[in-house]
Amino acid sequence: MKQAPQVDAIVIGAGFSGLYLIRKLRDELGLNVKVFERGTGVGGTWFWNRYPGARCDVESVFYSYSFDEQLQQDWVWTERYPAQEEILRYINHVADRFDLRRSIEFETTVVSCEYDEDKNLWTAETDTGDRTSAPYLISAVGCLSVPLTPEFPGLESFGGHVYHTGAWPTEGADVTGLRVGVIGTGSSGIQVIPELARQAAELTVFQRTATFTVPARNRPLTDDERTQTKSIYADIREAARYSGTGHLLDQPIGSGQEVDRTMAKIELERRWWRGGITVPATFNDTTVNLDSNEFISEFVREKIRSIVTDPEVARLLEPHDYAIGTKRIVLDAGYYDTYNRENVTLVSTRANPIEHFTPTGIVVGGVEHPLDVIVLATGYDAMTGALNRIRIQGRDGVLLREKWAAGPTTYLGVATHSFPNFFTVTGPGSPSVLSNMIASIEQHVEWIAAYVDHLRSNGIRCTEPSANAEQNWVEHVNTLANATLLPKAASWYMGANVPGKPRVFMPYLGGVGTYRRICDEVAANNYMGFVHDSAETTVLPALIRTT
Ligand code: NA7
Repeated sequence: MKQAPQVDAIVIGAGFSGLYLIRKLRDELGLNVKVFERGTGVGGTWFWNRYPGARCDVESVFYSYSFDEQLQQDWVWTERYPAQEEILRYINHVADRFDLRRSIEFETTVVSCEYDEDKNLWTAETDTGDRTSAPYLISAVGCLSVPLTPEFPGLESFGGHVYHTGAWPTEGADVTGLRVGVIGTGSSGIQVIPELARQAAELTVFQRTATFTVPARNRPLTDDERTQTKSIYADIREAARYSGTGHLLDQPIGSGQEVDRTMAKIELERRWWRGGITVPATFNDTTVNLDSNEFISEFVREKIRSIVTDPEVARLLEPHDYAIGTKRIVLDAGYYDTYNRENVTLVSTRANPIEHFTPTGIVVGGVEHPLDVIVLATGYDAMTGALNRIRIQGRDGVLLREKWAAGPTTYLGVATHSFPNFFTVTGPGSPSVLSNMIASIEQHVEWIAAYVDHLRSNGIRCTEPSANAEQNWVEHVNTLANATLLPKAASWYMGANVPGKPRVFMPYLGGVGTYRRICDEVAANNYMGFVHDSAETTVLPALIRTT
C-alpha cells in the first residue's frame, strides 16, 4: 500500500478544541498539524445545533477563549447568554483571526485510526479513502456530537419533514402555519419548544420524563458591564480556572440541613429571578442529601404550578423521576409559560410510550396525533459515542471500542492505556460536561501541548498511561460519583439514554480547579502514571491525595 503522507499531529474535529490545538501545536510548537472535520465549517456543536432558540447555558463572558488577551478585549458579546449564531460568528472570527482554516480539511470524516508500534505512527483513514500518518493523534470530537435517533417504528414512513435538533438544516426550517411535534424535553427540546410554539399552527410536545428547568433571564449586556468585565478580564479568567465549574457562579449558602429554611427560600427566590443555573446549588449538599434536594426540587415544582394555568398540564410537567441537579439543569426562556398557549398540547409518553409513526403523525395510546413536521430533540450518544464510531486500534491490535465496551477507562480523561501518543480533549474521566466546556478545553489543550513539547524536547518517542494509573483514576472517578446522588438518575452522564450502553458515570466530579492541580502535579512529577518508551515513570500515590 502507498505510504501515507506524514504530519506531526492528526486532530479529529474543528470545534473549540480543534481550533485551539492548531494554535498551540502549529503556531507555538511549530508542528505540522492536520485537522479533519466532518462539517463544512468550524464550530462543532455550534455548527450543528442551529435549531431556533439554541443558546449556551454558560454566560458569554466565560464561554469564550481566554488564551489571547487582545481577542477577549476586542470581541463584543451582546447578550448575557450567547445565542448559537453569535457563538458561531465568534468561532469563525477566531478561525480567521489566527489563520486556522488552512490546517483543516472540511467535509472529511475520520473512519479509522491505527497505531503502528514499530514506526510509532498513527494512520488515520477518512471516508474519502485518504490516509495520513503522524506520531500524535488527538481527539477533539466533542462530548455531545453524535445525535441519537431512537428506533421509532414507522419513522421512515412519515410523510413530512423530520429534523433532529443536533443536525438542524443549515438553511433553517420554516414551520410557519404547520402542525409540529417535538419529541424530547431535555435542554434542546426546552429551548426549541417556545420558539416553535410561536411559529407553528399547532405544537404537540411528547414528554417521556419531566425535566427540571429554571429561567435563564437572558438579556442584552450593557456597555458598563462589558467595560467592567474587560477591565479585570485576566483576573476573572484566573479565578475561573481554579473554580469548581470553570466559571464564576453564586456559591452555596450552606447545607440544606443547617441553613434556616426561610432564608433558603429567600435565596432560592433571588436566584430564580436573577436567572441562571445556580438554583440547585443553593445548598452545598443538594446532590448528596435527599432531604436538602427535595426542598429545592419542591421549590421548582411550586413554580411550575404557579406558572402553568391548567393543573393537569402542570402536574405532568412536575419532575418526580430524578433529584434536581442529578441530570444537567436546564436553562429556559419562558418554557413553562409556553404551555398556557392555546396552540400547545402536552402528551405524556411516560405510561403510554410512542407506539409508532404513521405517514401523517405519531400514535400514542392508540390515538394518532396528526403532524406535518417532527422535531427530534432526543439527545446524543454522549462522551464516548463519537470516538466509538471511529475504529481506533492501539498497541497489540486493541480496539478502543472493545476496550471501552463495559464503559470508558482513561487516565485523567486525557489518555488511555494501550493507545500510545493518543490524547482525548475533555475525554471521559475529566470534568468536561460538568464544567464550562471552554475552560476545560483550554486546560486540556494547554496540558497536552506542554506534554507533546516535553516528549519531543526529551527525545521520548511514545507515552501511554500505565494500566495501574488508569485503574486508580477510574476508581477515583467512581468513588467521587458514588458519594453523590448523580449515579441514581437515568442521565446521559451515565449512558442511560442509549439502549445497551453500559451504565457508568463518565465525567469527573472533583471540580475544575482540583482537576487542574492534579494534572499540573502529574506534569511536575515527570508525568507520573505515564509510561515513557515502555519505562514506567513514578507511580501514583500523590494523585488522589490532592482531592
Ligand atoms: P437530552 O438531555 O438527552 O434529552 C433528550 C430528550 O429526549 C429527553 O427528554 C428524553 O427523554 C427524550 N427521548 C430520548 N429518547 C426517547 C424516546 N425513545 N422516546 C421518547 N423520548 C425520548 O438531550 P438534549 O439534546 O436535550 O441535551 C443534551 C445536552 O446538550 C444538554 O444536557 C446540554 O448539555 C446541551 P428521557 O429523559 O430519556 O425520558
